[in-house]
This record gives sequence, structure tokens and C-alpha cells, in this order.
Amino acid sequence: MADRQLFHQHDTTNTSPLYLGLDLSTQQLKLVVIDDDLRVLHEEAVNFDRDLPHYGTEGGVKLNGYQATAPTIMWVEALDLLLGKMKDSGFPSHRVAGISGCAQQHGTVYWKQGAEHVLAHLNPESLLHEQLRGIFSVESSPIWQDSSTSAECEELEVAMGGAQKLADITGSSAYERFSGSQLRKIAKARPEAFAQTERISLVSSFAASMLIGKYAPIDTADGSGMNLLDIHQKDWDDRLLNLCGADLRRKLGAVVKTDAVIGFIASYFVERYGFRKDCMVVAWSGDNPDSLASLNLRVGDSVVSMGTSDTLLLTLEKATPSTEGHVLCHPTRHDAYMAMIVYKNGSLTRERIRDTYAWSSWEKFNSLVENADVGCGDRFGFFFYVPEITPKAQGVFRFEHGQQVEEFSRPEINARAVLESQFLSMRLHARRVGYHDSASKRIIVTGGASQNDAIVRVLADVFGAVVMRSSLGGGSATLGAAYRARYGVKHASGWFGTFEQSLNAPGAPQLVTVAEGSLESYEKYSILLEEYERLERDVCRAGQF
Ligand code: ADP
Ligand code: XUL
Repeated sequence: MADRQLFHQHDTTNTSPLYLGLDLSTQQLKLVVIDDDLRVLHEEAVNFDRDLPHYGTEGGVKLNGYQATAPTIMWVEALDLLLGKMKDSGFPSHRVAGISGCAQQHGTVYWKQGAEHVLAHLNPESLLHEQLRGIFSVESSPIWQDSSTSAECEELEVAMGGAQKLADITGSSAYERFSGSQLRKIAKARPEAFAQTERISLVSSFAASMLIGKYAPIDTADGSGMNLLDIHQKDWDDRLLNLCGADLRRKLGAVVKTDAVIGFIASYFVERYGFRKDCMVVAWSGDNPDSLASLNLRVGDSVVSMGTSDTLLLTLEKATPSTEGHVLCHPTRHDAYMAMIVYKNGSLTRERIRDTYAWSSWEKFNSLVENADVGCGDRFGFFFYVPEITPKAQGVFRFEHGQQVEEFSRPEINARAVLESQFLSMRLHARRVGYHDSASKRIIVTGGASQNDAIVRVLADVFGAVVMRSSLGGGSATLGAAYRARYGVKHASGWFGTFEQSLNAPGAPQLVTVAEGSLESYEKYSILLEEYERLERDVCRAGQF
């Protein structure tokens, strides 16, 4: 995809604007460059395990029982590494008019007293991680894979009058990975570190803070993943703030709309990497909101993103939160909301089945999937290798004709069962966040695993859906960020169209049909879904954590 012209350092004649989208995801920091016609010109990435092995992460994470963290300073080092790669290839950073980004949701970053002063005086002669080392009052950021805050979640729900009451305000009942319970845990367990904290950022606003050389505000879409924001008022809820730590309104700062321009790029990046001084930075958001922003969707479309986590996303005209799934402020429409269901056992779980039963090859995994029958002959598998979010359960459970068994007799059953189970769960739980279950609807797939045709065919069959993929490939959250960067700059420069109108350009993504499920398969899976729902209830009892 790289445009050779783009890296001709001496081509000073071309001054047409470029926009950057970044994504600080679980496993990597990614970047995409687009032009004013929305054409993708270049993609780049830094992989945390491979490119920064001295931090010792696995899949970008450090796991310790139910705790999941990432070294905050690793993310800092990744930013210079990525921009350094771009500079070395001759990237014309002077043409970049706007940058935005997104990040894994819910994770938190704790800046020590005095940190903003350091951010405002970064020296371009030395690297960010050399200057920001020691600046974080909590050095390991809790991330979305953490499930160590069940006690705090219960306390929050009780204090607010129940799970539904909390969901009515914040869009979600209490979830372990959400920032509110994480803050409450740190405030209680590490009161000194909490007291020394000047500012708390989400991973998204933390990365944006480095780019603008001052604390960046949290945006309303990613802010909806904290159990602290009133999604109707689009402001913090003071009762929840008080429950989760002292002085939180000050420590979290104001929230902004996701399309806000939050500042110009800091001089560090101008001097070290050649960005122009008037390069605007648009608020960063969560990776799921930006996945939604990257697609030219029609009313009624759903998005299934299959990255490290699996998620199902929908646009909602009205917020009707329940105790399942999440309702977030919409990233590109001020009058709408976004529904989301999240699974921790996504790609890494599929990989584990592939490695155990298919010689670590997707090709072999796919032929196993295609050699098993629809419904696996009345067999179901629940593969919650890590504590699952939807539903809340852990462990591996296999059932044959309603009876629990240790192992299936044929490897192909495991390969198909993991996919059927993941997609039946999506179909079951999607109904509870506003998905109208019927055949022939459109599902747009994104994320690494969306490139796999066998996986996509099972999804189409389970939902009886027309499954479509963007013509621009799988990494759509990064692209959503780039589109928002372009829109934010245009809007700030006096263009008054909507975000959706801004996507009306020659390079906009085309949706291509990749699989069509039939009414017949939809009906078959409707019957299987009843059995699945019953077994899921048993699994939740047996796999409590
Ligand atoms: P992130 O959530 O980190 O942004 P990506 O969307 O880049 O993740 O997806 C990464 C995942 O995609 C990997 O963990 C890998 O298992 C999965 N993946 C990549 N290619 C395939 C494939 N051909 N089939 C199934 N899964 C794949
Ligand atoms: C969303 C969630 C995950 C992360 C992954 O609630 O926990 O999808 O955003 O990056």
C-alpha cells in the first residue's frame, strides 16, 4: 500500500495535506497515513513483544493471576520507535495537517505531581522514555484484560442502588476492567501513590498528552468505558467520582466531544521529527469507537471486530442500557449512542485451539472447521481460557448430547465448536443490547481474524447474515482515527458537514460481500441457540470467579 512518492524526501513540491491515525492497541502501536481523498498511503507498526522485548510482555501484557497490566513507559518508548521508523524512511511529516488516535479501552495512566511541567518542556535531543521515566505514580497501567476488581464492582453497584441503576447512568453495570473500579482499588490499596497523582488519563488521552505536551482531555466515547461518566449529560457523575477516589473531578479533567481539536503538536515532535507547528491534534478515543468510525455504515448494520478481543458494535438512536453489554456515547454523532459487547477470549483463544489441534496453521485450522458439520453434531464447547466478560465465567467446558465430556473425539469438532460458540454467544447477547435478530442483515467484519474466510463463513451462517469486509483491509480502528483527524481539522477550519458526509471522498472504504448465510442456516442456529443458552447458564454456575 505504501506510496513510493510519499517517501521521496526531496519532493518539496507536493504540499497537499496528510492525516495520521494511530492505535495503541494491546499488542502493538499502529499508524496509518491517509491523504485528503481518504486514500491509504502507508501503514506502520511497532510490536511490543518483538520490538521492545526488554519489557518482557506477552501479547503486550503482564499477567499475574487476575491482574493484567502493561508497563506505561513501554508505550512511551513505542511512540519514538514508530515515529523514528517513519523519519528514517523519509516520511514527509511537514505535510501532516492533523493527527488523532485510539487505544485499547479502560486502561489507566497515573501521572505524578509535576508531570505536566515535564511534558511541557520535552527536550528534542533525547528520547521520550528517557525524559518520562519515573514520572508515573503507578508504573504498571491496569488494562482491559484485568479482572481483579470484583469486590470494588460489587461495592459500586450496592452504593448506587443496584447494577441497573449504575447502567442507567453510565451505560454499563460495574465491570472489572472499567476504570472506576480500577481507580477505587488503587486508591484503597496504594493511597500514597494515589495521593501523589496529579492527573489520571485513559490510555487514549495519555498518548494524546504526549503529542500535545500537556494533559489531554478524555473524550466522551472512551470516557463511557469508565463507569464514571453520565452518558446522557456527557459529564462526570459526582457520586461515582466520590466513590472511586478523592479529588477525581480535578484528577480526571474535563471531558470533550470526540471530534474536538485539543491542541497543536508539541515542539518536541516539530523539532525531532519535522512536523509542522500548526499540525492539529484531535481528541483520541477508544479502539472500538474508532472501529465504528472507520466504516461507512447504513442504519441497521452491525460491526463484528475480531482483534485481540472480539467485539460486536451497533449504532443506537436511543440509549437503553441493561445489565449486559455497554452503551457508549457515539464517537461521530452527538445525538446517538453505540452499543458494544466484548469478549476477552477472542483471537488468542482461536490461536490456542489452532496451536493444539491444527499444527499452528490457519490453513489447517480452516480445513478442520470446514470438515465438521453445522452444530458439530449436537456438541458445544465453551473455551474461556481467560476469565470471560460475556458471560462472566472461566474454564473450558465441552458438551456432547447435553452431557459434559472431557474432550471431543475428533479435533475438527474443537475448531468448529470454538467459532460456533463465539458467534452463538454474540447472537444471544446482542439481542440484549438492542440488536434486532433476523436473517439477511449486514455484518461488517474488522480486525486481524476478519481476513480469515472460513471464520467469516461460520459467522455468516450463525447470524444468517450478509458478511462484508472493507476493501481497505482489517485494521480499521487506526483508519477510523485517521478519518477523525481529517474531519476534526476540516471542522476546525470552518467546514460544517457531518462526519458521515466527510467520508464522501474517492478513497472511502467500499464494503465487499465475503459470505452470505442462508435463512436455512439461520433457522438451524436458532434452534441450537436455545440449547446454547441453557448450557451457558450451567457454565456460568460452574465457572464462577
Ligand atoms: P489488536 O486488537 O491488537 O488491534 P488485530 O486486529 O491486529 O489486533 O488482530 C490480531 C489478531 O488477529 C491476532 O492475535 C491473530 O490471532 C488474528 N489473526 C491474524 N490473521 C489471522 C487469520 N488469518 N486467521 C485468524 N486469525 C488471524
Ligand atoms: C472494550 C475492551 C476491548 C479493548 C481492546 O470494552 O475491553 O475491546 O478495547 O483493545
